[in-house]
Amino acid sequence: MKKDISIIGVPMDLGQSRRGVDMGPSALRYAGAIEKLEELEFKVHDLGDIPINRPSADQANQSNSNLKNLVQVIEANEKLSDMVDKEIESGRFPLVFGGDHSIAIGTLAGISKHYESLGVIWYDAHGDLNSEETSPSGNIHGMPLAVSLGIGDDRLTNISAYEPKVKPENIVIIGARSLDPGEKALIREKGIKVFSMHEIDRMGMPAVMEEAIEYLKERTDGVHLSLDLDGLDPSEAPGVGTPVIGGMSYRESHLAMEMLAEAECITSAEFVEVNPILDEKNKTAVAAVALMGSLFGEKLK
Ligand code: Z70
Ligand code: MN
Ligand code: MN
Ligand code: MN
Repeated sequence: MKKDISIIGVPMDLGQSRRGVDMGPSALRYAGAIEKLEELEFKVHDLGDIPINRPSADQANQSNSNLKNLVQVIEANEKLSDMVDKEIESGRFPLVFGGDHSIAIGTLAGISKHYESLGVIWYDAHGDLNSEETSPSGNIHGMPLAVSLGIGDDRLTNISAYEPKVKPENIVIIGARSLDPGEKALIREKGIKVFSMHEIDRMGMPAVMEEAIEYLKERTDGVHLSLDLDGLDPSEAPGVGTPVIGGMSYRESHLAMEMLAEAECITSAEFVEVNPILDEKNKTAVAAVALMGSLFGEKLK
């Protein structure tokens, strides 16, 4: 993984209902993301932040849909998809800073056209496999993985004018511990591979990662890492909108990133859901940057 890295910030908070996650890209830069990657001898191109249009007061009050802020979420994801697409075209590694997890729709839309059989690691307390029918909240950040499978409103699934972006058998979810009934049903129906906290506790993180890497290496020609900071335990990553107790430790997460670095399988990545307003002294962004260091091979140096 010695490509140049392109950082794309997406100050998106419209995919969920707590303000502050729009400051995630700033928090990650402030925590030293670029310096860390440069230390590891990468050439880093910081492309800045994608502008996010906020809904007017009128639009925001129209809550008759179970897809909140749909128009703005689509707009931002189309832009993100185009940018990610161009960076891959230019031979760079796209590294996306969220923003809430709804931005994975655009990241995957831009990436997946470059692969025959893209793999995805979804590191998250949640499955993000809801649709407008199954969502308990109407928050689009609970839907991006379903959307990428081609499930959900066509205006979301057809971003970048094609669908689906990923095959269910190419997905590995790691760290799940808060799945809604509709998400569990979809996981069963599609046979999606999930290492929930139960498997992580029983097998240990080393065995989980070995199995996940082997599984993806057999069937994919590139792997996107979508890392939601709420996958970590809230004691170590408190700055997230939807903390769920009983998560992966800082140490387990480092090991996971180090094993991905050793396997040299990750071809794009995003770090999402950092909310500095809810954080303790930027602890969550600092943890995210440390994990980036491991993902980009700090231990191998
Ligand atoms: C719930 C929903 C979610 C992230 C929370 C929560 C989804 N399943 N995703 N935080 N990143 O509303 O769909
Ligand atoms: Mn998520
Ligand atoms: Mn989550
Ligand atoms: Mn469709």
